[in-house]
Order: sequence, then C-alpha cells, then structure tokens
Amino acid sequence: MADQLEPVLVVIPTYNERDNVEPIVARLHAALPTAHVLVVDDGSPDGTGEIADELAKADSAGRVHVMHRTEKNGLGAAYVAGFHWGLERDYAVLVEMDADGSHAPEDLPRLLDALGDADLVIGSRWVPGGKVINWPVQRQVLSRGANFYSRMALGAKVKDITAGFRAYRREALEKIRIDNVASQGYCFQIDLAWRTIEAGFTVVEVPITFTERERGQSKMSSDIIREALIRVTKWGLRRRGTQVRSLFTKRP
Ligand SMILES: Nc1nc2c(ncn2[C@@H]2O[C@H](COP(=O)(O)OP(=O)(O)O)[C@@H](O)[C@H]2O)c(=O)[nH]1
Ligand SMILES: [Mg+2]
Repeated sequence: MADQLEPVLVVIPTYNERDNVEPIVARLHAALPTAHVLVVDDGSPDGTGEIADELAKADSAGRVHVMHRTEKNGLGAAYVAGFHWGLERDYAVLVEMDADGSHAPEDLPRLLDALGDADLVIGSRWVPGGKVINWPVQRQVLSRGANFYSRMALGAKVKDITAGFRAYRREALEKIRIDNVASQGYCFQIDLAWRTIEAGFTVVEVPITFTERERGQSKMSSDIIREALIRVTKWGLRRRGTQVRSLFTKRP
C-alpha cells in the first residue's frame, strides 16, 4: 500500500443545489484547508453551476474547480467523469461527498486518517457510532433494506454499501476500471464498493452522522431504486453461478 495521502480531491456532484454549494465548499475548506474541490454540475437549471464558477474565481488559492455537463445523467456518470478528471491529475486521494450537507466535511479528516490502513474508507451510518438525523423513516427502511439485500446477494461484509461519503486511494480507482461503470443512480455506490472488494483491496467503515438536507430537494426516485434492485440481483446470481461452477470443476 502506498503511503501518499496528498493531494486530496473532493468530488461534489450537483443538480439544483444553489443554496447548498457555497456553504458546503466553505465548510470543507474550514475543515481541510488544503483539499481541492471539483463540483460536477449537470447543467442545473437553478444556476448552481454559475455559483460554483464564482466560487472558483474567488478562490485565489485555486482549490475550486468546476466541470459543466450538459445533461442530467445521474450521480454515477457525474462521479465517473469527476474521478477521470482527478486521475488525469496528480491527486492521491479522491473523495465522494454530497452537496446538501448530509455528509459533514468536519468528518473528512477522520475518514482520511482511516485511509492510512485502507484503500477505501466508507463513512457509515450503520456501524456502531453511526447516526442519521432527520431522515424520514421510509428512507431509513430503504437504506437498511438495500444494505441487507446487497449483503445477502453479494456476500459483502460492508454494513453501509450504499453510502456516498467515501475516500478512495487513486490506486484502487485505477485498478477497478471505472470507465465501464454503467450504474447511474445510487447503485453506483454498491457497484464501486463491490468492485473494490472483488479486486482484493481493503475496505474500512468509520461511523458518521448523516443529517438530512435542510435546503433543496432529494433526487431519489423509483427508477433509481429499480436500477439498484435489478443490477444487484444480476451480480448476485452471477456470483452464485461462479460458485456453483467452481464446485463442479474442483479436483478431488
Ligand atoms: N451531477 C449530478 N448530481 C446529482 C444527480 N443526482 C443527484 N445528484 C447530487 O448527488 C448528491 C446526493 O443527492 P440527493 O438528491 O441529496 O440524494 P439523497 O441524499 O439520497 O436524497 C447531491 O449533491 C445531488 O445534487 C445527477 O443526476 N447529476
Ligand atoms: Mg441528500
């Protein structure tokens, strides 16, 4: 495992987050002054992208970058584009973080500390010490259910495999070949964690407090849930198929 954990790039996907983008970048830089930010905006009609451009212009240290994409293509595609941007440069660590304040930037130093002994650190709501605040009960049930189903289907030990507050070492992202990730919605999180585990990397969860957004709207939808259900079931069946085949091909 390489030791280098600097420089850090925090990728923040945005769609209609005009009231959230400035406060989240300010909080991040208060918590971690050296971190760079890449806002990946999918042409938000509410002007989020333009606000991000202003933030980039105002940051004389050059820590704020903005990628403008023309269509709303989902969280997964935004992260893949953002990670490519970061991997083309010299960032040693790539972080995923929501724009809406659900992920506290103040927790990021703890995630980065844990990366000293891991390749992927997941900020987890569902390990001892993890919490959710103001999250409607149906979202908690959905998250718990998605995690339970993923654990059953994939056999992964991770307690919060759908969590979107994470830090990756660049070596892990390079190895898992993110260019062929097709998952668009929150399934993207399961997809990347699963690839990282399958590639033999060390995944560690640290407890975080997840606070539901105060401003703007969630983009969760039934299509996103359906996508995750279908893909996880497919991966699970493929895994079972491989296990069964290996039973029959095992030599005595
Ligand atoms: N670029 C981009 N960002 C998105 C898209 N969908 C969601 N996001 C961002 O992803 C983050 C999490 O989304 P959110 O709607 O809060 O999901 P929730 O917390 O699960 O309800 C926020 O920063 C959103 O603005 C998308 O299609 N494109
Ligand atoms: Mg949110």
